[in-house]
Amino acid sequence: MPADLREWVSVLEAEGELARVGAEVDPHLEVTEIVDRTVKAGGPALLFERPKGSEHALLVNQFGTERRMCLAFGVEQLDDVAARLATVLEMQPPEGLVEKVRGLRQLKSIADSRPRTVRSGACQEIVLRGDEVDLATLPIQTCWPGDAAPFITLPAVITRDPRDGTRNVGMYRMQVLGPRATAMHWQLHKDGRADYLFSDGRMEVAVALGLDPVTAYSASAPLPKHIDELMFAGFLRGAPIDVVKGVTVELEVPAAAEIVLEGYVEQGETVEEGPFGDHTGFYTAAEPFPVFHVTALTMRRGAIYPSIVVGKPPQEDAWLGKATERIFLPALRTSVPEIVDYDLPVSGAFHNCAIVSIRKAFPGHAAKVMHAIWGLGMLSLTKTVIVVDAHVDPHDYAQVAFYVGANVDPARDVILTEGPADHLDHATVRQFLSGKLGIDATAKSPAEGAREWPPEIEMSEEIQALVDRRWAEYGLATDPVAGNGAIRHSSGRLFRR
Ligand SMILES: Cc1cc2nc3c(=O)[nH]c(=O)nc-3n(C[C@H](O)[C@H](O)[C@H](O)COP(=O)(O)O)c2cc1C
Ligand SMILES: [Mn+2]
Repeated sequence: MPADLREWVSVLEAEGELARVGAEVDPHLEVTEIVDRTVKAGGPALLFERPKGSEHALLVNQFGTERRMCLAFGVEQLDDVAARLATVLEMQPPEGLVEKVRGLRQLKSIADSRPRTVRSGACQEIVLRGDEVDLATLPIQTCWPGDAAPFITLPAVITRDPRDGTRNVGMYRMQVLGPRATAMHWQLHKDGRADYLFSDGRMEVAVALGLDPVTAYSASAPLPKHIDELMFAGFLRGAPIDVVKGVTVELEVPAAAEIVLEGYVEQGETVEEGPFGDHTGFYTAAEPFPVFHVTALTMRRGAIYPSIVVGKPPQEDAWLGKATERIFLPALRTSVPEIVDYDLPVSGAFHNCAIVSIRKAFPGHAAKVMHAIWGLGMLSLTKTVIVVDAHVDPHDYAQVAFYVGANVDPARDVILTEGPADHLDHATVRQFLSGKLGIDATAKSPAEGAREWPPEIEMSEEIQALVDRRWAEYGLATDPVAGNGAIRHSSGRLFRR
């Protein structure tokens, strides 16, 4: 796995996953339009070498495809990352020597995940303090025409809980307010905001920009408050993250970061933040958020500035979200083991909809799982939960729609309740509160008020095997180029869905 952003850029380039753009391009809107088209085409990461008005290259769309996300984690598929986590989450008391040794190795992998403090870091090759700092020297994007200002969009914001000192790292957009100030968009349910609320007076904040992809991802991961995202990143990478003390703050920052902003927020000092075109697909209205004052900007020589464009889905952040969906499945199963799989549709901006498949074992089981989802971490913000049986693939939306149509009596199988809403949801009657819709699309038993449930239509395995064997004889050979499901008749004509 790449150790820092530069190594990651090299990996992307070696894998044919990076395009360098040498032409001068304006970070004001123009970059967004290019990125939007590139993301939607499944295109490469983009390194803008001459963003207008800045000496720094601008990297965007580093996470924009499943393949790049897998490259970032050094896996074949994202479920492999989940499997690593599962071995730790599902640890049982070991029996026998072999298991004990394996258990110790697993415990060691957790112990080795803790960040390692080093005395100096590349992120401090250049140090600017006080008046020397000017955020306008960075190629910070104004993403959409209605945005209030340029926004830093891919930061890892580091704070410590004033009560017990535990570290938090989160990704929160930062609206540029001037050469040395930004807003800090800590939404209602987030750990960074909790640290801020527990502080009295001044709280130190550090912002790391330009990290190895696993650490950058970890800043977006919905971990419980007491878990340090840098430790999580170390666990996922299998090597600790090196951190170095800031030059004007006590906080430690990733030593290999391209750019670090150090500074503080002051209790009670807020500014109208927004509007900003966000991942909901709409502009979020202006609201008060804390002001972040920058006391130092440190960086590597030739620092690369990282960015991401969010907007109407699908955008690059779809893959950060999908990574979370996959990586957190084992954690979800530790609380709700009957869950087989789940899908958070990208088009649902992640909090609007969850589709969950379960091993149903008793009447009301689907409702139990819905309420579990509405009670779990950030999943509690989910507006609509659809529950299907174990044999249904929650990632196949046509299949899901089939069962929602076929298995549901809306008078019996729909739950309407209430709960917390995503901070940015514009559709709810009251901000932060919303209705919750549960749709039970599982097969129903008589105990649930069902009449006799008819069997589903399936061909017998014997006939399926027979047709497999005889397929060539029918002259309908599957087309090797057109791929699965396409049929080429012996006349040469190609049929596909
Ligand atoms: C590209 C991107 C931008 C994000 N912007 C914000 C934001 O502006 N405010 C916010 O509260 N969460 C934002 N998030 C979500 C948080 O990063 C996510 O909820 C994370 O878990 C927060 O960390 P925390 O749980 O330690 O607070 C963003 C996520 C991504 C991927
Ligand atoms: Mn956190």
